[in-house]
Amino acid sequence: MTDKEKATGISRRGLFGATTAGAFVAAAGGSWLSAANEARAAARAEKAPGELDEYYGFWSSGQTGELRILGFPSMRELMRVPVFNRDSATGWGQTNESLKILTEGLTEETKAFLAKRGKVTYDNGDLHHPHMSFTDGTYDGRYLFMNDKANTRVARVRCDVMKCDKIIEIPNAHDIHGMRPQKYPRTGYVFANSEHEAPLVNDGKILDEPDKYVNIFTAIDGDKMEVAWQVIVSGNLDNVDCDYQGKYAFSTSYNSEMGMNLAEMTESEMDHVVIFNIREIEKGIANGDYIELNGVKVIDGRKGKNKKYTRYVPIPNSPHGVNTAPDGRHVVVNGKLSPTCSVIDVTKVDALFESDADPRSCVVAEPELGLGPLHTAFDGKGNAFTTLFLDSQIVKWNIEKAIRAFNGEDVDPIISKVDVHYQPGHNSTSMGETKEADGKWLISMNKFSKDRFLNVGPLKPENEQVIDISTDEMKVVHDGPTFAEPHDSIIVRADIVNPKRVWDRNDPFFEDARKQAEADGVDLEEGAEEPIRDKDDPRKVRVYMTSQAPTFSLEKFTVKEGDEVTIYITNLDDVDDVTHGFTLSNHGIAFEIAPQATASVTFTADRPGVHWFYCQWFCHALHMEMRGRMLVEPA
Ligand code: CUK
Ligand code: CUA
Repeated sequence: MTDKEKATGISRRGLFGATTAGAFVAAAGGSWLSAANEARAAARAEKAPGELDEYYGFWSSGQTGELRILGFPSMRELMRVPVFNRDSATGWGQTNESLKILTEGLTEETKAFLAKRGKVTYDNGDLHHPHMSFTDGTYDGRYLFMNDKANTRVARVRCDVMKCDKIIEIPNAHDIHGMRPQKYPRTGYVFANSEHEAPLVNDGKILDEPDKYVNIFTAIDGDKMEVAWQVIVSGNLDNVDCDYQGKYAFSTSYNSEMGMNLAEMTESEMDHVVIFNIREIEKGIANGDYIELNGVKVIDGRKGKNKKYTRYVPIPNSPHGVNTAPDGRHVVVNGKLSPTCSVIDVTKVDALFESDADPRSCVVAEPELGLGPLHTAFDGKGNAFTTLFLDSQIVKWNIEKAIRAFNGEDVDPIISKVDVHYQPGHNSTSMGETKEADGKWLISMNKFSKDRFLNVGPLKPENEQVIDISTDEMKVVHDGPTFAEPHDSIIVRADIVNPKRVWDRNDPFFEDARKQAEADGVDLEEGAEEPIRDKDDPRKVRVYMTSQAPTFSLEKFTVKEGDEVTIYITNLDDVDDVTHGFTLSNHGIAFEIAPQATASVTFTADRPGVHWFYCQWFCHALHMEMRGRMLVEPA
């Protein structure tokens, strides 16, 4: 070594040694080739102006509380559908139509609790898991279902108009996390996991006695949006998926310990998956083997209680995601603190319930994949793609090879790995949670973006990466920032989703408005010349207006200070995309009226004076002139 080499710590041999030089050449050649491949793949993901995507992406938004619709693979954001949140643009949480949906499914206890705070509903939500209704193992384009971890609710969005039409609070449960619709024969049930432990009757009589806490698994009737039944379990519940036979649901539990702090929750090496036997639970309910609590039939499926209903399969260590493969047979449980995924064979599950078989006998593979496996997606060709949170990678592996390796054969199930940026949580493949998985695309939903975008301050976006999985070598073809904080997504073939272009005038969404108009002798599509005072309660006034670009049917209306005013607006425009809005200035009121819709809002006119209302959705060259006055006479 020369003196200079000693000083810098770099030796010529180190820099130019045979191995290193070889690696440089290989890297250069490899990256040149893969650059060309990546360019081709990126070109497939990108859409030219006016070109439509092949898929709809339905995205959660976590703590933002809305559902997002994307075009995929271009990742163009198409729409935000408010669900658990409030929304300034559409008036979600202000209009009578949305308030009905946001309030009617709350329990009486919650309504009373909120009333004490002067509220009728919660303002926030934490929407993790959006999933479409199934018929015969694939998406049917009817509904999207989604959870609210923050306030223990499940919501449904109608795919024909892409609006939320039902939200229910789940009684007895605490903080709904994992949620999946039944795949077969149809949805059917929506399965929902309660993540956080609490006393079954949580009225304050039991407080710091964790040994008396339980968790609850819920089956919701997705057609009626009512709780069908619940099961008390041992341990907590994290994520859930179900089989393609309509027989079982599978929930992960990271806190089988029922610990109350981190050390306790992560103590044991093995946690478990709970398998729910749907038919046996239905029989148990029919035979009266339940307690009724807050109007719900609750079955006891705790460990060592009734083995007809549940089985607990030991899984290492704090498992998180659970995903059923499109082969209809294998269920992948993601180890999180264990570098493994455990593969359950559903054909071996019958034996757990019929005989007293070892619960682990349904585990047919447990490949070691890397650090922090959280979620797995599939290509429909026998391969699985697992996010490695700690390694910041996606690993592609073969299920059949993993089974052979588990049986002692000397095969490596891992096909390839790709770096993602950074720390992936969920991933989804095109049609990957259905039997029609097509193996074309994967989205990696990364929790950190760090240096991938211009710095926007201490709060940074997440990063989502589109990956071409049509070949064994996975290629990242797109980076895209997202605001807080998508967890899960589904990628649905565009032909499955066929929303309407304008509202149907008979839509149940504005049924209440129609009924009230009828009672007042008003045709919603005509409007009324004057405000109509309620016969029984003269403080109540109803204003019926129509909108047609660029005018409202009323240029002014007069009410009295202290009146409770309800304004109904029916948008007569039936042209694609001619949405109007109604903003009542200095009243905090604004909402959207899409073509052929009716929307309404109720408020107290307690500001005497002249107040302008205007249309806030740009609709016409004379959009600015689309306005009118509310005259409030002093009391
Ligand atoms: S959970 Cu977010 S990364 Cu709520 Cu589906 Cu796994
Ligand atoms: Cu109507 Cu702008």
